[in-house]
Amino acid sequence: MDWNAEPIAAAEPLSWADLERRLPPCSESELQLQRVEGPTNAQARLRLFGRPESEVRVTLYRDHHAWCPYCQKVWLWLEEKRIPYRIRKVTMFCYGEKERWFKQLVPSGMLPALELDGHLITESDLILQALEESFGPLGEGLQDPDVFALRQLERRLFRAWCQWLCYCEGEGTHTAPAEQHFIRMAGLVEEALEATSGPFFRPNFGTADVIFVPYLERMNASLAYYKGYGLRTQHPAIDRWFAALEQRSTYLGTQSDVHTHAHDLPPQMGCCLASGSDDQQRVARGIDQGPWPVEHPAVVETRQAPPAGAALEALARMLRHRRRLLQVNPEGERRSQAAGEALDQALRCALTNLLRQPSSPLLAPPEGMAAGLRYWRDRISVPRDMGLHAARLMRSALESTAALAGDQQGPPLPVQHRRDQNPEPFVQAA
Ligand SMILES: N[C@@H](CCC(=O)N[C@@H](CS)C(=O)NCC(=O)O)C(=O)O
Repeated sequence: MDWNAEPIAAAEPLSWADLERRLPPCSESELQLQRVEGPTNAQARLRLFGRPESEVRVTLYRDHHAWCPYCQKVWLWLEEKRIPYRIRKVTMFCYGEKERWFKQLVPSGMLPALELDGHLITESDLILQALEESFGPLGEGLQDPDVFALRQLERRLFRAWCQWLCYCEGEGTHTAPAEQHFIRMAGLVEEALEATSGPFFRPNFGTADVIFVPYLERMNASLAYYKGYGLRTQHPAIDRWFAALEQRSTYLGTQSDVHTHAHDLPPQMGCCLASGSDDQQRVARGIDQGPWPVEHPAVVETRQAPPAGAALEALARMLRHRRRLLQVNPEGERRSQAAGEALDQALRCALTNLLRQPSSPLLAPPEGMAAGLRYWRDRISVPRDMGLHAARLMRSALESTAALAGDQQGPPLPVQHRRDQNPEPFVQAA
């Protein structure tokens, strides 16, 4: 598929049909094949790695949101080992109603769960253990003494992060012990990384790296947003490790971004406390309102250059769900038919602006549509909706279009739950 778009200069927002025509032609069955056999992606329901479907022995139950850290661990392991598997997606409590069929299978509702040859297993480490027994370890296995020591270090770092993120509010000396303790633990992680000749925790990429991925990614995001602390800037060995991960298409398919983590963590963690310093507030404002990528040393979310097809990826994902996107937005047809039509036009303006030549002027949306555009800007979820670079471009197009209509913000993102991100309407549409 050719994902290189010719930038356009348009005086009017493109129609939905014209926007569709900008995408490379791709039938539904080609799209399905891409999901099943192409690079790691959050949309697939089946992954075969060139094997026949009759060889599938594994079903992974993971969240619709592609956010759960323990699911990411198992997901990445299966992708790295290229084990054929099915995926069944489940709603996490904070996004909406847990599916009844899943509660019958796993009464606690906890994710991930995995079926291997018909046996159900819960708890991510037990799942990895069972997968290792059936398919062999990924590099050195969970019980290898070096990997075991690294797993313990990961838990110590995790506890230090929770202590700083969730119990230490405000600038000042009383937060210093938690911050210092975290920095000491991150220093130990750096020493472990520096003990090998390459960028990974062991001489070759393996289990230990997979174990560290979910929370180092969430630490990097949340400490930037809530504390103004740059994990990747302050700890170069951790940055090198992330940069090496970003060379792997498996990791790129599961990778989230700072905005998504910053706003999905509070309901999961109970709360995340901001330090409130000027610098922290500046970083948080940049992550929320752009411009993206955020120019601040605390915010390093990738070392990868944007891929050529990122704008078309964003367009394809928005077009696929455009009817539901318009329906769930409180600034549109829920208000009145006229507001619905104006919001439709505003979204087409933003999508046309997404594709425009840098030199051509931005198209302005109808009056009063700033909050509606920012509603979507704030709710792009990575990697569920699109990849990190596509999301940056889409947020930028929504924000620059909204800015022409005023500075009204959408409703603030809730911190106790994320039912505003309930996957149900989108699942029904699919
Ligand atoms: N110790 C478990 C922890 C799993 C866990 O905490 N899962 C959370 C999501 S991150 C969950 O399923 N919570 C229920 C929900 O949010 O619906 C494991 O390693 O698998």
